[in-house]
Amino acid sequence: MPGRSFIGGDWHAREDFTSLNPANLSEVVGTFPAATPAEVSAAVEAARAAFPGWRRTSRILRAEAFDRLAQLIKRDTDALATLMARECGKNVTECRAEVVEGLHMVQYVFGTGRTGVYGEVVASEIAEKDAFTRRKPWGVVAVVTPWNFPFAVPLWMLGPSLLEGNTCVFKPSEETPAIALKLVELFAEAGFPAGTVNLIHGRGDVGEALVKNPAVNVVCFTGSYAVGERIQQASATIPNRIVAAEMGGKNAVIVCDDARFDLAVNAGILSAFKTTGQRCVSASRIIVHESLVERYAKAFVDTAKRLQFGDPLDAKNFAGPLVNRKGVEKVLNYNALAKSEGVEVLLAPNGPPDAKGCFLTPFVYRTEAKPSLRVTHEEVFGPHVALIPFKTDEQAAAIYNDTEYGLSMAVITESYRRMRFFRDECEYGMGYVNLPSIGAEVHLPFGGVKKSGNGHPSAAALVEAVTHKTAWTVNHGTDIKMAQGLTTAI
Ligand code: UN1
Repeated sequence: MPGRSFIGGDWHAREDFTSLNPANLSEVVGTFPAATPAEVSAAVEAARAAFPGWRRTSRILRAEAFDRLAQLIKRDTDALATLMARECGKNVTECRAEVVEGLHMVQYVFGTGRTGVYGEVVASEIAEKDAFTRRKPWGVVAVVTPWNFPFAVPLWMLGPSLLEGNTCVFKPSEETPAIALKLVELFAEAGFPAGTVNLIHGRGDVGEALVKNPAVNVVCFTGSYAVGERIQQASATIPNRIVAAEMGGKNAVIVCDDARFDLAVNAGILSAFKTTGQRCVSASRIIVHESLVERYAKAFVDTAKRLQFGDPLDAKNFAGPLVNRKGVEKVLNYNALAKSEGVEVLLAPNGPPDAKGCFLTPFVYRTEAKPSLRVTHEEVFGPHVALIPFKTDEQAAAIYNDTEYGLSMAVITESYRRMRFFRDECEYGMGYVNLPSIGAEVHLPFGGVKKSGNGHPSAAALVEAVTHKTAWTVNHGTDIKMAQGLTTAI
């Protein structure tokens, strides 16, 4: 695929870097232009220039452009899923679900064009005054997205931003430029005006130039804490800069002693190994009641051994490879660290690392909860999971909270009282009961606390970050009456 960027409605092709299929590292999915500093500025200027016209377009008409986009996504679902599987290595069934998730965001945006609340009528102290709030777009939104959800996550950000009248500069991960390009081609085909959606490619230096551009009002980011922290620091001195950051997790499934056993095993397996453990909501800790832990460990390891990690295009496989060699090295280093920290290894990858692609099978270990263990505290992003026993619910909540992250939590219990206990005592952004820690739906807020998020959840909730609320007060009287009883005598 000849890779292109899209700036102010013009396509630019150049061959600066390649996107490879992680299943074999030999198939070139596409060759892409890496934006120069001048191109980054041009993309921001194009978005800035398109802003007044887009802002003045009726919100309902802006939303209707998303109806056209939805039709195109439906038309191309299979092709999008196949391209995504080739480019990021996720199994094609997961890729299809991700295209559907992106479609859901687009449908949500279309629907909220007519129904969404973007202001409130409120009371005034003065009978003759009407008071109301109204949301206004900030202007230019930078959308900086990861490779693990290369279609849905950009739409979580582009959707609400554009609906509310902002214009966007989209900088996808350098691992998944092809699927990003396809998405932007669909925006263009759907008739979004030139400059409303701009696409630039490249590595961290391109993202940095974009984020440091003071004409960018909002940065929507999903990725690592290290990068999110740099974005927040670079933004601190830019006036009116909003950063909505979602930055990883050390998520867990808590299995109580009243859990339905098979459901608990399946929830653990899906949380740990779906997407080969590469969701920011993947669980790398399963906190299991001590009365169940022996039986759970055996069933979990037996199931993990049977999972097929293979060709992403073969729908029968459970999951695919990791995204790149660096990802493989990182997980192998954590596997080695676990051993050196003295945990009990229950399952290790079968055989030496895949020499041709990025395949890696699960690593499962058991350990008591210990604050000193790095391996149970740091994000791994791969098929690597700890089983940690607990005695009391208080202890389970304390183990869950003993990380710097707070993104996603699943509790497996039949007890409403326990569900409420964990709901109130744990620190997280997304809680699940009798489900895996993965699988959010787009109309719910997506984000976390601590190092996982900065208080601006994504997906439907992103509307808060990409708009600012204005207050309006209108006097219907024939003279002036002031609030707070202020005298108006002159
Ligand atoms: C991510 O891992 O970055 O909740 C996003 C889920 C998906 C989105 C994951 N809907 O598992």
